[in-house]
Amino acid sequence: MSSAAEETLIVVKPDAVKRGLIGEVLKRFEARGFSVRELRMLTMSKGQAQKFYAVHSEKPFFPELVAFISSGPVVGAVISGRDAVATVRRMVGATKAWEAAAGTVRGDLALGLTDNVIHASDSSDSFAKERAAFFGG
Ligand code: 3AN
Repeated sequence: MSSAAEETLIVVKPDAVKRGLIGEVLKRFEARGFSVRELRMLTMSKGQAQKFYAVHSEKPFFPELVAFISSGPVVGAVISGRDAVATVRRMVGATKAWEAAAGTVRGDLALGLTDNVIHASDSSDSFAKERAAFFGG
């Protein structure tokens, strides 16, 4: 394992779980060479979702975001490997899924914005907070 190994969190969102895409999403990170370190399916409470998305609490779309992420089961995975935060974000693709490049998770599997299949931490600091919110600190 490279000395640059780090961890990040991905969450397979309710739209993707409903569509039967858990395996398809996780497979891509494993195929790239990342390891799954923790894995859990759960349905977030409103409170847990608010904590998870705390960084967006002032955004106009916050209520929509919280309602959506808590609308059904999600699967969270801690992903470990070389330069995981940035590399996983590149594999996830653009937030507006209709603009995401082909070959990315969103570019291949999504067309939505709120319903864009996957969340991935945008920094190691976000990872620490989101992991605590998801798995319990
Ligand atoms: P990403 O998931 O690509 O990191 P962020 O962190 O900017 O994107 O936004 C978090 C989530 O909030 C997105 N995944 C998306 O579901 C939702 N979101 C972002 N921008 C908007 C928006 N303008 N309207 C509705 N939902 C949004």
